[in-house]
Amino acid sequence: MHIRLALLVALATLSLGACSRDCAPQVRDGWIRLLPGSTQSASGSMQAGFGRIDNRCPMPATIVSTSSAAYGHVALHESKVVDGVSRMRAVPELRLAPDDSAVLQPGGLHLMLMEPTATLKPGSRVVIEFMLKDGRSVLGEFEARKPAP
Ligand SMILES: [Cu+2]
Repeated sequence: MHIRLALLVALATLSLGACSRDCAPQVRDGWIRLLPGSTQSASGSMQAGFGRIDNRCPMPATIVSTSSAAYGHVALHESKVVDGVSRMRAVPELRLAPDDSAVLQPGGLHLMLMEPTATLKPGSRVVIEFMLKDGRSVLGEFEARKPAP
């Protein structure tokens, strides 16, 4: 009886330890907004990526850069309305507190996707990599969608 309990406690401790060490934010519900009425040519167009990044870890996490094989350049931006005009600025670091989420949505935080290397159609999927300050990185899958009418 006691041995079984001790084993259970040992197992629980083991998995907790592994969890906090390996825990990383997760990217979910990723999507890319295709521009209306245009085929996304491989040159000159910019697209925007949205989704959410959940940090279900006991430690904060900071995203310091982003990249993708599908784009020459990927950057985190934030849109804000200043004096009635929507402006966007680069977000060099995005800090996620423990149990916090960042929501990337039209009119707010977003991924600016520049210099596409391939033509995307609705349903196309691309992988975007998020580099963390601690040297690790997490991958997120983003699906191209037509904008809502
Ligand atoms: Cu932007």
